[in-house]
Amino acid sequence: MSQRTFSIIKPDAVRKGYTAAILAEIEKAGFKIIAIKKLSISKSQAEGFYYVHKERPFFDSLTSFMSSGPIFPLVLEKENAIADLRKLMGATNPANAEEGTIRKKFAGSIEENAIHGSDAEDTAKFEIGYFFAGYELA
Ligand code: RTP
Ligand code: MG
Repeated sequence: MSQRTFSIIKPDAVRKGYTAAILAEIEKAGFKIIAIKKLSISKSQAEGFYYVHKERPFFDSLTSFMSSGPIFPLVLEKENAIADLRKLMGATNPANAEEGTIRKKFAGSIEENAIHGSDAEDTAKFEIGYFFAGYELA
């Protein structure tokens, strides 16, 4: 059954001009782009998005990074979308990411790692709703 997930092309990848190349990888892997937009978020919007990490030592740095420039939030659809996107992204730290993954190709560091992907159905739902209204998800 087809499933939706949420992704972000992060500020590092947008700055380096990798947006189109990452979208091409996503489409080549069989994902349908349901919604896409470009915007910049404030530090407090980034904190709200990543609130599950608020106790982590990297929270301040992560939320500064995510609010440092434009991003592309995405809603993607395919069978098994959540797990398949995580596989396509590769490990959080690009040094550990498998050959052929987006983070292996485009990420610079464990923090500036090019792409976000939801890790479960409930987080996908929360994250889609954080960036998109229902009428944008036709
Ligand atoms: P994401 O949520 O962005 O898809 O990434 P992920 O599941 O692979 O990694 P997660 O543990 O959820 O961490 C969220 C983001 O925080 C940054 N991070 N920095 N400095 C560090 O040790 C560190 N660890 C994580 C990364 O940008 C990571 O994607
Ligand atoms: Mg995560």
